[in-house]
Amino acid sequence: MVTDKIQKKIDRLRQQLWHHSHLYYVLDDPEISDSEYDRLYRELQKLEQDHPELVTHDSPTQRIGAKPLDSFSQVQHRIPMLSLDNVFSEDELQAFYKRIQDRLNSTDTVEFAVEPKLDGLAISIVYENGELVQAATRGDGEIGEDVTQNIRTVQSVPLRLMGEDYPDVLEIRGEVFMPKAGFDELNRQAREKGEKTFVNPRNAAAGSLRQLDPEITAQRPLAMYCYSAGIVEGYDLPETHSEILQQIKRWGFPVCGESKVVEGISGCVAFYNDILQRRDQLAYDIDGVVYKVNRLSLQNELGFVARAPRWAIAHKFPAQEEVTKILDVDFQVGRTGALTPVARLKPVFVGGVTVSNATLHNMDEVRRKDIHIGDQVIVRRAGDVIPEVARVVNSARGKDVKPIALPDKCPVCQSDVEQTEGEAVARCSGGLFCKAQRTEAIKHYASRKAMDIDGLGDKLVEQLVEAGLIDTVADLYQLDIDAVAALKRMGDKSAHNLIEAIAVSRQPTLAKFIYALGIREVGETTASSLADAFGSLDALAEASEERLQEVPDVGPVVAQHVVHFFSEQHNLDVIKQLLDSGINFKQQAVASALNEQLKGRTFVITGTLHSMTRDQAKAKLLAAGAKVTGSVSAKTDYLLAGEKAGSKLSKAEKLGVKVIDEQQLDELLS
Ligand code: D41
Repeated sequence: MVTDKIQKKIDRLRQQLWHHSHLYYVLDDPEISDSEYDRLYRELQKLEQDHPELVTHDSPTQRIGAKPLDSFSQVQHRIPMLSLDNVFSEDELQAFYKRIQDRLNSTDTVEFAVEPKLDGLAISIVYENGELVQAATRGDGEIGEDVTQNIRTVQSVPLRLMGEDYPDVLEIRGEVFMPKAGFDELNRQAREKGEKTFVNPRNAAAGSLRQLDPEITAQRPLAMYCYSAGIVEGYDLPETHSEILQQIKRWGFPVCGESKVVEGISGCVAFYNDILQRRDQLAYDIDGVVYKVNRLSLQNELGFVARAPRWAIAHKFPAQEEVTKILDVDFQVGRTGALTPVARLKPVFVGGVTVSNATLHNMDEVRRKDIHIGDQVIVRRAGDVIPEVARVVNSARGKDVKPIALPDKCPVCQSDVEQTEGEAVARCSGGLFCKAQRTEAIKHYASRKAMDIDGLGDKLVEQLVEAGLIDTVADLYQLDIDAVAALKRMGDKSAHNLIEAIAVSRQPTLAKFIYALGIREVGETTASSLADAFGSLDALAEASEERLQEVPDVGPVVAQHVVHFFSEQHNLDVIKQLLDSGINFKQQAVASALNEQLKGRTFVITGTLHSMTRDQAKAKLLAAGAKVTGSVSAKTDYLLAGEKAGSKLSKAEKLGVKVIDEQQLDELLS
């Protein structure tokens, strides 16, 4: 009698926990707080402890706890796991499409189910009567390794199928991977403990899944996206791949949110370009996209060759990592004097362009990665990020490699190089005596987020400094049009346009001007807070460190840099010249007065926006007196969420932060 009641209670708790962990881990859309979930979990745990006979294999409490294995046993896949052929170009894709049309003897447009190609490991999971019974790696496609205990620890993999209507036997196939954020965090922890780091998320995922002790796997941030069904007994699957994915989702599995259906080759190419362009914004590494003929009857007609289906193909992206040799290392001097070691490389095609220089960041990184001149290295270029040397190919180190030494004099101005205790960066002590620092300061002043001087790019600044036409930013306003026109690749029209663009930049907001001065550690957000707090340049220049630290997001370091900046006579001279040449500030008060609702409010922006870029949204908010920060906390007033907003959205919802979309932002701004 009592047991019957307890059994009911246990059943109910399990149902609730399955439901909420599905919402949290699969849909990324939780309905209850973490603490509420923990409470339910502990309640179930307690009941199961008191009644061990009622514990079942699929209970949410049973994910972890299996004993370590001595070795993995082998699993023969009942239906072989096929491999995927690759194409690397549109021409090869055309050939694939033509083969399909020829085989089908039809010129009809073919419909494809398309999805990103995750860079992880393929896995098969078998459910009997709705319960997870076995998971295996792909192996060679015929025989894999039994990783059941490890897969059970992956929180987004259901231990029991959802709903009532499912096959007697169901095999789900998909890719196990490690999201980038989890990978970075795992490596950060490893570095902190002085342990070995993983080379990339793929290796980290493979290493985590192939642990004999499931306890270790449980601590690794693994995820899975499912992409097909294998064995299906006692159930009629729908007739297209896309509908099967929908059904797989209904059984409780995670399916990649980017998958969709497209028409013909043009649809495939559009998808490829879209994903390629957003590759770096995705939360996980991918190495291409996959196209699959959507209709199963056509798939069957097409069949497969060797081990790969004729109805599917992977369209690979250009590799983001390649091997090349470090020919030499130079030191580049930045705006604040920081010396950055830059590797001169044997040119290599990576990430879609030819790369011959890559940053080594700083000497700590050089030591940590043990990089020498002459080494064979992996160069990485991801999206628009500056190419970097990711690591050395150790096995290939020759005898003639040379260590990289930090120079003791600045390579540009010969001033002493200084390194503050505890700082990774070494700096040239020459200040504005150093031509490199002067040049970088002018580039920063002219840049888009600062004074936004149209047409005055990095190359032109270098040319102007080189020709001796400008020494400081104040000289920009005294430029002689004939001297500019006489420069290489210039001419009358370009010179005229440049002078014009410099002239229109004379009315910045105070915030932009403060940012443009290039005070160390004063970024856009800080500059905007300073402008709000002091209202004028004079007030800012006279502020004490104590007074500065009362400003939001100004700490002791920033305060010190600001005071130091305004204590240097040459900085005051340049500012005076700028003001004398007609710089005056657009009244910000107008914007702030109009926008009492936004002033001082803290925003976080996440996801993909459509009517503007995130930078533009940020600029609008800053202009209206709001603050924009990077992470959601209890202090956040609004989360501006675009499409595919992920963890920040769930965090905001958990904390009860108001979430708005682009349209609501426009309403607030207007
Ligand atoms: O994301 C992937 N890595 C991925 C791999 C995917 N999205 N779809 C895939 N589809 C297949 C077929 C067409 C054979 C069902 C695959 C793979 N196979 C695959 N992964 C490793 C070998 C084959």
